[in-house]
Formats: sequence, structure tokens, C-alpha cells
Amino acid sequence: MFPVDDSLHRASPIHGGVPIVVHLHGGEVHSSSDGHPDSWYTSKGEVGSTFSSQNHTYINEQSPLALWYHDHAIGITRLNVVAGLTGMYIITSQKEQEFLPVGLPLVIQDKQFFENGEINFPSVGIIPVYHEQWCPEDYGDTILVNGVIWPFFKVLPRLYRFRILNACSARFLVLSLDKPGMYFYQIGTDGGFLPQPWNLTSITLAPAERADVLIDFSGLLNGVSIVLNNSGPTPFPSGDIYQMPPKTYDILKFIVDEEEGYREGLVEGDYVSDIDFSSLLMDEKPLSKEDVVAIRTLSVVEWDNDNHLPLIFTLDNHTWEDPVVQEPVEGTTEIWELVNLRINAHPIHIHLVQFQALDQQSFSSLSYESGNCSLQVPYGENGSCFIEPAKDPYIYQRGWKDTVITWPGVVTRVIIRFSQRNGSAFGFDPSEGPGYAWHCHIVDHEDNVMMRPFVVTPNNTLAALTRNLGTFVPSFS
Ligand SMILES: [Cu+2]
Repeated sequence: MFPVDDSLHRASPIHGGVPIVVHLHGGEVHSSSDGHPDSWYTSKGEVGSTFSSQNHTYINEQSPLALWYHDHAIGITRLNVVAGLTGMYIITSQKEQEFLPVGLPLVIQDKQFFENGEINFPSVGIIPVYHEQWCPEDYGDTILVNGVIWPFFKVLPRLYRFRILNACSARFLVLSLDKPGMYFYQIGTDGGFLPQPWNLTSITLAPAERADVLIDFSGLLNGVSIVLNNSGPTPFPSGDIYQMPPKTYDILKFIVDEEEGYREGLVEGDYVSDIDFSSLLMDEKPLSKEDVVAIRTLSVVEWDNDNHLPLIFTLDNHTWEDPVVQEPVEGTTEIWELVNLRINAHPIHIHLVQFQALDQQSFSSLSYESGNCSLQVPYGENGSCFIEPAKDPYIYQRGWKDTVITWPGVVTRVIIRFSQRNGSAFGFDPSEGPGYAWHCHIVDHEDNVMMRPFVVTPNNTLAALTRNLGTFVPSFS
């Protein structure tokens, strides 16, 4: 469908065809089923270096949450995603269904179209002598929800549950409802239910992030319409919102219709207060700083040419093909300090695990890059790069996450335990197979080397204690 870029390290079958491999984003999955970028295959039988099977096994034993699946083939993910290889994948529980409907997916994407309806994807690179096709971010001027351009959706004057996914290639969404006094009652994040739901008038979602929300239309008159808006600048957050294509402000229109309102996604009980959210939380072992065995400081960097145009993006100053550096031991807890040295935000996704944002702390990138200070020196002490104390993560970045926004000029710290959420070993051996990836989820960045492999080091003690015992394993907490 689209021109490929031979300047990128990419899946390149000799006999043609489109290389693909499916990744279940947020899934606790054996690495041979995880959609490793080099495990691609084509319809003509060619395969990548780590391919083992087209059949992937998903054991679905993790806490209830909205996952999504998309292509992950090395160097061409952005093309396959824009072409349409994305969808939502919901894991639910009986307990949850006693209180709540599964909810309605709202998969939001931006695309650009030719007049004949074909997808318009850039064919000439931003620096063609360097990258013949690759452009740093592909922003569409048209918004789609579940594959439909600017849809409307008829609702009853009642409470609904929606599973919102930002499936855009590069666009950050800042969502709001255009009726004063209406808000999102956010009950879950990427990783499932929040311990304590909250009311938000706007939700920021980077590419790949999800929000599980209730929206209350009760009391609204028949025929009233409410538009779900987006005010996220591109690029984020440095872009000029007034330069955006005007219609990217609009996402979806809800219309209150007492007769034809959609009946799925409807929450039983008329009020949010009727729902006992605490009963929905799974048995889990809290993440604790006291358990941390390693702190990794990892850079998030854009490399520019003399005209300040991006050439490549890197994580930890390495490319995908460089040797593995991150080798966490199964069951142990680590802190990853993601140091964003440039002027825009990058959503960083780590495969296999759900983690939590610990804090965020601004620093002087200029001083850091000139070597005049250190990120290892605490704020307030001589030689520190930090310009403020560490702050709590923004409210929409709390809870269990598989993708976190790293803000420019900020160290974003996340705490990760390489286990199930209750502390047990995974129901499979994560040290087997080709390993996992962590990467920026702006897919144009991911394809231009902003992706690194990681492997899980076996932990025989944990495995012997808890592997294969499924959901009957008691929590350690
Ligand atoms: Cu990025």
C-alpha cells in the first residue's frame, strides 16, 4: 500500500509480500507469542530471524483490562498500523460483570485520505537524502473512531462505560466533553481498575494509552448533543494548537435519544455511587521502593541535523540491533528513570509488564548536555541538574500502566516488578524465546530505532514456588 524506506533497518523479504507480526499490547505473553519485531512472516513463507510460529498463545490470566493488538514488524510497524492492523482486546472477570458491562470500545485514530478514499501516507521523507520516505510523525487531518470518520453515537439519558484507546500513530489526545459540567469518571487505566476512581474534566492520552471511563448522560434532554473534543497540540506538547487542522478538535458526537439510544455499554444502577469499585480490585502485591534491586537511568533522545530536523530517535543511546543491556531478573523490582532530553514528549511502552509511574522531576537539559551537572546529585545540592523536587505523576498517569508519557526536560521514574501483579511468577517462562521490547509508541519513532530489546533473567526460586499454579497462588502481600 505504501512506499517502504530502505534507509531504515526493516523486515525486507526477498520475494515480496507484507511482513507482519501481531503484538498483544499490555499482554502477559510468552516472548515467542509476543510479536517480537524480528518474528515477522509473510504470506509467501519468508520469516524473520526470531520467528517460531504464526500461532500465538494468550493465557488471559491477568487482571481485567483493555489490551489492544497491532502489528510490530521491524521497521514497518508504522505502515502496517496506518494500513489498519489494530484492534481492541478486552479481558474481563465474572466479578467485574456483576457490577459493570464490558463497555464500548472507542478506538481513536487520525488519518489522512485522498479524495478517492485511499489513505494518504507521506511518500517523501523529511530529509530525503537521509531517509527517502521516513517522516518523524504522521498526523492525519481526519479523526476516526472504530474505523468511522467523525461518527455520531445515540445514547439513552443514562450512565455508560467506554474503553478509550489512543491508537493514533503520533497524535497525543487531550480529551474533553463540550458541555460544561460534564466530566469523565475514570475507573481504569492501561493496566485495569484504579484503586480510587476520579472525576476529570480532561484526559490526556498518548498513543497506546487507554482510559476506562464512565460518562453520565442522565438528566439530558432528548436531542441534546455532546461532542467529545481533542485539544492536544502536535507535536506534543510544544506544537501550536492554532496550527492544527480545524476538525481534529472533533472526535465523536453523542446524541441523546430516548428511543434509539444504544443499549450496550449501559451501566446498571443510575449513579456512579451505586458501584462498589473496591470489590473489583484484584489480589495484588503493591510495588515497593524497598524491593528495588536496580535503578536504570535511560535517555530518551532525538538526534537532529544542522537544521534541527530529526534524523533518528534513540533510547539509552543505542539502536535495536545493539546488544541487550536491560536483563532484569524475573520477580525482582527495578526503577527505570527515563530522561527525556528534547523538546517533545515520548510515550514509552514496556512489553510483558504493567508498571507504575513513581514520580517526575524537571531538570536543566542544557546544563546536563554541557556536562555541568549530574542527574545523580539530588535536587538542591551543588552540581545537581534538577530544578525542582520530584513531583507526583499527573493524575492521568497514575495506576497500573504499560505506557507512560515522558515529558521533555523531565526525568520520569517508573517502578516495575517483573512478575504478575500479585507477585507470582508468570504462568510461562519469560526467560525463554527471543525476549521482549521496550520502545517509544509514536510508531514513526519506533521504526527509526527508538526501540530496545530486553530479556528476563530466570529466577528459579520464584519459578519453583509459583509457576503454573495459575490463579490459586496466594498473594504475598
Ligand atoms: Cu518518540
